[in-house]
Amino acid sequence: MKTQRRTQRAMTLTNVAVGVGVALSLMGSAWADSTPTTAAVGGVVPVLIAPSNNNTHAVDFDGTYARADVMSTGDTVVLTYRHDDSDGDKDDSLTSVVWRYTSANGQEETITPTSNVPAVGGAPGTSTITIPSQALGAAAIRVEIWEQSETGIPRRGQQSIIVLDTSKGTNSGGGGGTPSLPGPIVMGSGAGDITGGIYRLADNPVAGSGAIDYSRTTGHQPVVSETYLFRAWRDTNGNGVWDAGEEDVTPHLSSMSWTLNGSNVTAAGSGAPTTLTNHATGVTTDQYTVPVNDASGSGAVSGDQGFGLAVVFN
Ligand SMILES: [Ca+2]
Ligand SMILES: [Ca+2]
Repeated sequence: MKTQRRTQRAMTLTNVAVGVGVALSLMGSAWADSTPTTAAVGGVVPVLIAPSNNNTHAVDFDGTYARADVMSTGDTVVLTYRHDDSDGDKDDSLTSVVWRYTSANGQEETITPTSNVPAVGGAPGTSTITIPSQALGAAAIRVEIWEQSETGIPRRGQQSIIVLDTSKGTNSGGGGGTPSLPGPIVMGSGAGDITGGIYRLADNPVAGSGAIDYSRTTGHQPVVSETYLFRAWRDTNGNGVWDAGEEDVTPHLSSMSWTLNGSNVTAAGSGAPTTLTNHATGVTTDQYTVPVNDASGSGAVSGDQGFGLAVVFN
């Protein structure tokens, strides 16, 4: 400031046209004088850091998982980071966070977080999602977040952090040091919109075909030596019927098991009837050919006859 004031005064004194009164006036105001205004004061750019390994421009993942090997519908996935902005600007990164996945049938979908908690000081920020039923079969969960503060110059980092697969860890397209479990996402909780039915293979059941669902119709019984087909679909309208346009999710199931149920009293003849509950036939594919008595795993003399068929799936 002193240097600038002297410079101004020197310039003033070299101007012979300037009157004494003006010069006195300048000298009288010298101590209230100011420099020209600088450009706006800037700060440091906010940076997000993965707490697990202190990598910058990175975030960690954690979650609550139904299984130990893959993500399931109903699991939670949590993005965690520290917000580093030494100016004191507060974390605003979560206003930018977007979670996405590509559904099994190729649709781009977003997941709205169930909670977003900004970072405060050294305490990490988190964004939490619950994997929806619609993500069944999706290969990966993606997320994008900007390094952003509520205030300051600049408020944002130059580019967003894009995680293409939350399970990749420090590998390309991943996050920080702690990844989520991998996909493809299997069926867990929160999948009440998915239902299953049993059809005769020869009926060629598809969505909207109107083929008899043996698990829901009375008066139609499966018969020995006939082959039946299990199908699971997203029952969008909740009516228990595989209607046109309702997605076949059978390929995305992680398990299915044909079982025998109920009492075979109607088939047991003069022998003692047997009652079975979810008795596994050992068949775990989507087709079941009802065996003749000798090949049945029911343990009853009359084989599968008299029992009801059901498929337990997940
Ligand atoms: Ca800042
Ligand atoms: Ca339906």
